[in-house]
Amino acid sequence: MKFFKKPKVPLYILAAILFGLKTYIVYRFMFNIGIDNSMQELILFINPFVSAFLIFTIAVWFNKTSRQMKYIRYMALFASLIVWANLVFYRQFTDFITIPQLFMGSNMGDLGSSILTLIKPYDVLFFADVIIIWILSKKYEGTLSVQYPKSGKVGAVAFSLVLLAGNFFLAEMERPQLFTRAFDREYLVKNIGLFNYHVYDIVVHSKTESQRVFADGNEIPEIEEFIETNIDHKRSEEMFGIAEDKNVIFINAESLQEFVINNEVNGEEITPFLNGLAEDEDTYYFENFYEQTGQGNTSDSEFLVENSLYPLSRGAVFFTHGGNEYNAFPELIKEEGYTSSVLHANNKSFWNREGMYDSLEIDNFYGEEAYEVSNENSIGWGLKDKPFFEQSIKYLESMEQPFYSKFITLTNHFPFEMNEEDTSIDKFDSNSNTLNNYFPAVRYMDEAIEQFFQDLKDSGLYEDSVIVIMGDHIGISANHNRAMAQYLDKEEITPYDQVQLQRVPLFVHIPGHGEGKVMDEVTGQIDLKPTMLNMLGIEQEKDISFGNDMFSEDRKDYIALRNGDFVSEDYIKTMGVCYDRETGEPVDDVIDEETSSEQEAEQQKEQVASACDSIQEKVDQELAYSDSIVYGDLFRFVDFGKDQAKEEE
Ligand code: GP9
Ligand code: MN
Repeated sequence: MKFFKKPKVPLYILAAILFGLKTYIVYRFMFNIGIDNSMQELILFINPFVSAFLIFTIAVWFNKTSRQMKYIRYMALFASLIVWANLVFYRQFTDFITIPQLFMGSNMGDLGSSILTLIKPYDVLFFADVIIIWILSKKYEGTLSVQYPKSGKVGAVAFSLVLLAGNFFLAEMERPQLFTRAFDREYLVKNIGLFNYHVYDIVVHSKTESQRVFADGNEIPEIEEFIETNIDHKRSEEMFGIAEDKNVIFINAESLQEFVINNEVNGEEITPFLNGLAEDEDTYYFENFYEQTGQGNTSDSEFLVENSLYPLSRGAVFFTHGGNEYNAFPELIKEEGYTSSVLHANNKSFWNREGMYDSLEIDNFYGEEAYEVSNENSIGWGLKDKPFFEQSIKYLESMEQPFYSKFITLTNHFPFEMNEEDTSIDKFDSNSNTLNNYFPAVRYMDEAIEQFFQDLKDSGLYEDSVIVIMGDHIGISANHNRAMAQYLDKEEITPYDQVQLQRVPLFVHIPGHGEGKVMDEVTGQIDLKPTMLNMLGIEQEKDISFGNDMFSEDRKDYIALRNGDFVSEDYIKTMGVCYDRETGEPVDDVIDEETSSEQEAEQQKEQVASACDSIQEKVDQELAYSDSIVYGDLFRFVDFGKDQAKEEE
């Protein structure tokens, strides 16, 4: 093979250069990493090479030629696999893998058809350098290895460590407190590279694990005080007990985002039933309701709803802390005579539901085996929503009342596959198949929910129930922004728009109520537990949670997103910028336009900055407290008065 000439540099250096270059190309063109200035550009360029040298320089410590070559070969393969795995993961989640997520391996397997659509044929090219290194290392085994004296070995490694220190120094300059805050994985990867990010992640993971072991509940009073001062738990008296003793039917609408409500595609309504429901006199429809999930998707939304605590910034809390002590909604209503269940035609182990549902004291889980599933009535992730609801009615009818039942739909899940016969509206036409497919899939779910309402009426359950419908999280990630901008008829999706796209629909439907309306208050998934408890007329002596009754006038004035961004009545803060919530303009720009004197403008900017900072401080604190409750399993140390209640029974 003439093509593979003997290179002039030692193989470890060649491997490092090739691998560094490849990683840089991936960063720059495959991950959607925002670059704001030339310093960031420089750091992004340097860091792949720094990591690559660190990895491959270790080869010089192998004295035996064949071992040295073997190390380089396998390292090239292993390191490439790590980058590639992140790439595939990124295509779905616009995020990087975390260690807890690796332990969710069973879930990754279940992703099945989704994973296949994420792997592209041209990914083969990604391993080109591995092949080159592999061939060279075999062909020129003797001459491409290096034998340095001890001082040379130490020198080579020391050199790569100096490079690393330089990289960290630049990163810290560019983004102070990078390592301590670390809310955002993209910053980390951008500044220190994927490999160092993974090492960092391992360290953080071990640290949080030890948090549980050493926790003793000392933090509780401080957390309670924070909640008392910052989160008003005043309830809406009007809504108190409005659904007393009624069944609660909760529909977790997979990947349903707010932007489809009252909207059209190709001139057709996307969600005719839900649009009508939003206007219905028995419905409160919350149009500024935000999803607050992290990496745990549906399971994170469930966690928020049941506990009014935040999921974690890394991994899925259902997995990592499924055995904790909680003070969850199902458990609290059990004391009032409710039974609770979840119906979801997927296997029990997904998201470790089985484990977490025990901790949340959910009585019954109707999983895949409770349904008749065949090739004909399945698509994508499993049983289609229409047969799912149809087959669920018999279970509902057999339940002891009052009950709390949560239905988790499945059909409207990425990649939004649909059969011809279930498709009522045309796809969108853009460069994103994901977005194109989304609309017919959403319509299918709309029809499924409509049919379910009819079945509830036919079974006589409707009148005695309240029905809550909630979108669990976004379905269309930032990877599809170009298509999304086209659909929304915008030039581009700004960071502000990105936050607004985190709105999901929330319907509270109370048959016979007659006073429903569209609510424009800023609310979120964290609020559902207190809201539902209040509607059921359940008072609590004591709770530790971070939400408010959504119907109450006295609420905290912000909603924290899991990445530390927030939405308040006035502002949206994301990527370090404060935007006007109504107009979407950066607040500083608005001030520049509206004020005549520069001095006045400066003054106003300072005021806004301090208002935004003060909310940000609370948001950071709130997320940190919630995390410490989960990491430390702190509810082990709290007496919520439940044991006493049980004794009295
Ligand atoms: C799977 C369902 C959907 O059981 O929760 O998965 P997700 O939306 O979390 O990827
Ligand atoms: Mn979901």
